[in-house]
Amino acid sequence: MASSEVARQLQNDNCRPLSLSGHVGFDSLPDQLVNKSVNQGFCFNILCIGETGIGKSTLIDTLFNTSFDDRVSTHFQPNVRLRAQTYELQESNVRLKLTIVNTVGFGDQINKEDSYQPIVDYIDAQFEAYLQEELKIKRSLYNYHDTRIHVCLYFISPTGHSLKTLDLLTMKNLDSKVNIIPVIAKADTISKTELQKFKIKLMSELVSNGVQIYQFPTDDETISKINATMNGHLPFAVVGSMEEMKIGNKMVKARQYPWGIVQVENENHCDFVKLREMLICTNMEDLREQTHARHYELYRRCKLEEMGFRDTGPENKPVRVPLLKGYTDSKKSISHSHASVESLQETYEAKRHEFFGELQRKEEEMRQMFVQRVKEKEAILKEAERELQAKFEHLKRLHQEERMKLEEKRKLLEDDMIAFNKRKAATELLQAQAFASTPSVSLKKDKDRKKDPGFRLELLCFDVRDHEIVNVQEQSEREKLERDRISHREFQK
Ligand SMILES: Nc1nc2c(ncn2[C@@H]2O[C@H](COP(=O)(O)OP(=O)(O)OP(=O)(O)O)[C@@H](O)[C@H]2O)c(=O)[nH]1
Ligand SMILES: [Mg+2]
Repeated sequence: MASSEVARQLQNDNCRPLSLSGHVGFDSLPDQLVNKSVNQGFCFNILCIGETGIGKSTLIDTLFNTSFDDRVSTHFQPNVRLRAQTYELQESNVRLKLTIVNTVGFGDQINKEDSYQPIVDYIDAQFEAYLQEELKIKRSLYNYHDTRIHVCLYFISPTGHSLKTLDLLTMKNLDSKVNIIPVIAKADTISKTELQKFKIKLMSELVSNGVQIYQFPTDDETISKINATMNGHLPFAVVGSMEEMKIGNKMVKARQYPWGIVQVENENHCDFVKLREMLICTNMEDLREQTHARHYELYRRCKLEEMGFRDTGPENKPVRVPLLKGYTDSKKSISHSHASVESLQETYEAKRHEFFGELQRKEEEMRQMFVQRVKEKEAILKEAERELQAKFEHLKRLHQEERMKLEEKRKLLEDDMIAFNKRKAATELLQAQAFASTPSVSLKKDKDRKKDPGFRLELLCFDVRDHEIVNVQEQSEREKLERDRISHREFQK
């Protein structure tokens, strides 16, 4: 801001500019700030998005001149997973807590439709954690390990064609949440002319699809020129390597091929140096600031609005609430900042009431539902009991009928048995009487008689009839007849 503009602003704020007559010492404020920041240390979080094996780890190692020993990922992940690792680095007396978040399995699934979702969720989760810390009554943001993503290095395959749908979709879903710096990975695998065309094509595709990538800021005079130039070089075409080779009398990072050597830090070979300059040396603080002031602010606003908080009431007036008793009497009006704080309190109270009301309503609803369910269950049980009782009665009746039938049968059988026994006794008596009244015949005659087939048949019939319990009278008649026949035969003889 120009000094004349500052003076005008001060006058507008009813503030009179004065000049000091001697040295006071507050010109050391920036130094105090620097000292404080140095003591506190810094944190920076990088998210690397790119297909498996595209060169993410190698580039990060090359950027920070350190071997982070990141594990190699497999191509067979069922879905995209995010892996974060934090490192403590120190350069001179400046400490940096660096978190590198890697997308594991990105682009390896057959259906890549939702590949960006775990990344969006991860970024939001870091914002949410920060917001929760901010909303605490006792906050400790000073010691808080801020895990919000400050920059996303998006690795594009050096195909020379165009952006993949996955790349477009992912960047589109992330551009309002994180500062995206696209890079063309393994730029040594694409020719110089192809690379230029590829860069132009990528940028036009990003623009036509409305993808907002991070632009290096140009509002600070000291860096505006370089940043503006660098914005024209996006996306950076990078090469990574931790291998060192002697070129001339200098050891340089390079990749060696049968046809020559690609030097990582040679600006004629790739844009690695540009990326390192822009990302680490010039704009690291801006990336941190943008994350807080733009992306986090947007998340916070949406989240608080979603929760029902508002800065303005109906008719677009700032929300004001009665001040605490005692405090109100001494102050007639409240400043806007107070108003928003108290609007928060008011909204909180309103939300609390709403929440308890809702809770009670739900509780009552659940109780009613429970009673209803119990009633229904009871009715079902009663019905089942009735059915069971009817079944039991029916079976009981059947059983009784069966028993009565059997009883009748038993009685009949007993009667039959008594009649049989009686008949048997009578037959035996008649037989005995018949034998007693029959004249004795010689054995010889008996034998002769038995030889007669007619006689034997008669005897057999007699036996069978005897067995079948013939009528006693019939039997005696038959015996009489027999006797007559025998006597007739004997007479003939
Ligand atoms: N040609 C070329 N190869 C590279 C470049 N950077 C890395 N590589 C090679 O690519 C392979 C994979 O590199 P990594 O850095 O492990 O890739 P990554 O993306 O971290 O892999 P994952 O973490 O397993 O997904 C290694 O063989 C590297 O040597 C590069 O700029 N150019
Ligand atoms: Mg890796």
